Amino acid sequence: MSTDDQLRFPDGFLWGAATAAYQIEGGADAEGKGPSIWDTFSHTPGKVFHGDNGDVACDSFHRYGEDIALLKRLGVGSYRLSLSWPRIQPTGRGEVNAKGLDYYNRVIDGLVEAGIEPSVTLYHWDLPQALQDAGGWANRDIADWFGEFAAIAGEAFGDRVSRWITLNEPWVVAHVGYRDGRHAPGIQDPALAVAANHHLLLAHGNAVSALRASSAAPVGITLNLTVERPVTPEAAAHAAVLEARQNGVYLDPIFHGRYPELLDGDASFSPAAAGHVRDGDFEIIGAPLDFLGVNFYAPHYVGMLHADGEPRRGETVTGPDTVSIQPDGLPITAMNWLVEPGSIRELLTRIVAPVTGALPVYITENGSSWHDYVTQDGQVNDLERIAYLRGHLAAVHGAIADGVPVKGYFAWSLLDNFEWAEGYAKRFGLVYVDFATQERLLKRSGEVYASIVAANALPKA
Ligand code: GBH
Repeated sequence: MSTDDQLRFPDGFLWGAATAAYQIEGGADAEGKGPSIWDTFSHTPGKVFHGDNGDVACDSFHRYGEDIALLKRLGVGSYRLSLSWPRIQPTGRGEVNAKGLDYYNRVIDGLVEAGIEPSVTLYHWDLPQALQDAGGWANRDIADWFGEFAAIAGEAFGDRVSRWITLNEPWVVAHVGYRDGRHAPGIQDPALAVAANHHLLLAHGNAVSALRASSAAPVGITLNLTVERPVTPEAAAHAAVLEARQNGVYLDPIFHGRYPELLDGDASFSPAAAGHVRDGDFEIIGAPLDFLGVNFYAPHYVGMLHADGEPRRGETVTGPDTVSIQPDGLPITAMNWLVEPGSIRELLTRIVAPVTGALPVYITENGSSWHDYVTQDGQVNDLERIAYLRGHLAAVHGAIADGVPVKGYFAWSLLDNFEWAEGYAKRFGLVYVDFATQERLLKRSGEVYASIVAANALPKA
């Protein structure tokens, strides 16, 4: 195929696939692991769809060898995995569980042997339950506890890890865990959520210095940034507030040493307004990074409520005068998330690059959930996932053409896995998992991804 027929990615572009510890490992109390808030939450009736839990998940605690073989089949250059904090420190403080370190040593050594770079996230939501009992992310002391955990991880694995990600999506941790309560620890308290926001950032900053002291690998953080699309001019101001509440409260402190001015005076969304900022905090939070990780799934459309107070078809009321909108004509995934590839290009050019400039950016997650099924001849022909993947890769390529230094892309996810409050009902994998037998089956999207990775290019049609 001539180069005119493909979108070529820059030489050295890093292709990867991602997972997270609680979503795949299982081994919930194996070999000295302590309980996490997700063990507690998933075993609390009514919290997770179908009463599912991560006790076994994809059993990667035992089957990591198969996972590495699948990564080899995809041909990816890197695997993004996360560490279970309570597997390494059962109570989150002090004593280290050597068997927990052994597990990650086996995984990391297996990856290195296979020529796959380990990209390691320190925290992807499975807080040690003992730390939650001490207040969790709402307790400022957690910044020190997390710094100590980062030092342990840096010393143990820093010689073989290729890049570190301190936190995965702190917005979800604070907002969904402490404000909505849809995720562990299941709290609904705006004051605790805004405290968590600030303490997550302090913890991140402490982890950056701890990792610098023990490892030469690049360090970043992964944020889930929102693209808010106002459908009328009046809704533009509301969209800007929503972006400040999700993007600004992380991007501004990390890159500009302050919280968003737009939220000044709003103590339920701005940690500054809530009085959490102490002298020196922004120096810790603003520790220089080597890259920014960006997770992206779907844009969000917003409008103003009609004068009669009645939401129209496709509108959900979100405030006294605002609505969230599902516009006509866009595909929608099994998660009810919109499919609009151009929004990832808008995110990178309009929101990310103006803040990060020349700093490398990695897409650390992007993917979609569909109602996959195995056909009689034993295949998963997931055409929607392929369309989503191609569309988003073309848009990422467009952002690179616009000048955004995107250095890599990690597909979410390597495997169908425990999709948090949705349990096993929602599948995101390039690999299908039969949870009754733990059999893994490469989906058609996995084959397509392997061919894109091998070509370092996306066929145009
Ligand atoms: C990620 O979070 C997680 O890091 C990962 O563990 C998880 O499995 C994966 O995504 C899939 O869920 O309702 O249309 O406005 C994603 C967090 C936050 C994604 C809010 C979409 C809203 C979309 N997300 N969000 S919409």
